[in-house]
Amino acid sequence: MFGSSLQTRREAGDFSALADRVKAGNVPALSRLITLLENQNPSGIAVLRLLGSGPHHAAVIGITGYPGAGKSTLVAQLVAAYRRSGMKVGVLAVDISSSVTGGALLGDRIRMQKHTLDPNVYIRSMATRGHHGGLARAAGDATVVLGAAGYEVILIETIGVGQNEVEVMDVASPVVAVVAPGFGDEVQAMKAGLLEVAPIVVVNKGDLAGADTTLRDLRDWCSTVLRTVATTGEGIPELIAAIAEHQRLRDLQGASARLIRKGAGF
Ligand SMILES: Nc1nc2c(ncn2[C@@H]2O[C@H](COP(=O)(O)OP(=O)(O)OP(=O)(O)O)[C@@H](O)[C@H]2O)c(=O)[nH]1
Ligand SMILES: [Mg+2]
Repeated sequence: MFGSSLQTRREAGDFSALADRVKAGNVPALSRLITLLENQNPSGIAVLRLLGSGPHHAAVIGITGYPGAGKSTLVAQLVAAYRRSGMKVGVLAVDISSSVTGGALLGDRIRMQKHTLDPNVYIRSMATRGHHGGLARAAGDATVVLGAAGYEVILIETIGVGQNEVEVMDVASPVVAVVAPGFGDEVQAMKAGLLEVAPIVVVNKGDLAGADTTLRDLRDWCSTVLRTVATTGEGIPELIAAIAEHQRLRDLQGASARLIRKGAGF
């Protein structure tokens, strides 16, 4: 009896020590916690609860699209841009080792390489967990952990093909759908699926033939369609501005909804 309460107390102490290290921005501590949460470890969940109480203001931005559209190259450019404005940036690359592109993980590492030495950039890949919704939950939990650790922008890259990946995007706002020119069938499929969850569409590889046609095609469908060349950085300032504008409108809508609720006495 006495022993078990001592153990409980010791565990509680361990939990709060881990939570404190995460809040102090300790990278090994937050990595450990994210791993615990990926495995749905009860200790991890207990620590997450300790973090959940404080306000976190991290912006969570989703980057989704078909394999090879240039998502990681785009993410690397966004990381650079947010770092230039002094923000601490987290990147969650979800299920990037797609069966379609094979060695994508290695490619992603190379594209992100220059950022891995920056102590204000945290990059982590998260793999698909077997059960339904598990990956989305783990990614959502990871954004809470990173927010508590002081990351101001969290970019989540995912391949927008399966239901699992689309669910991951529930935790992001806005979601940016990335498409490359000349993928006619994929653009049609995106219209049916991805574009519903993505208020911003990027036609990346804007340097390739066919970009204009794809842009025109998508502009009939979605109000914010931008052209980027992720390999050179062209169009990135415009994308950053579109993301900021979306966040501003969303926050305004949230604030007015709260006012209406207050006025109605809810
Ligand atoms: N020409 C051109 N090539 C690009 C551009 N952006 C990315 N690429 C190239 O496209 C290839 C795929 O880029 P990634 O950034 O790995 O694409 P991804 O969407 O992250 O790929 P997955 O993670 O496998 O789905 C790489 O060889 C990039 O160098 C661009 O704007 N123009
Ligand atoms: Mg990638």
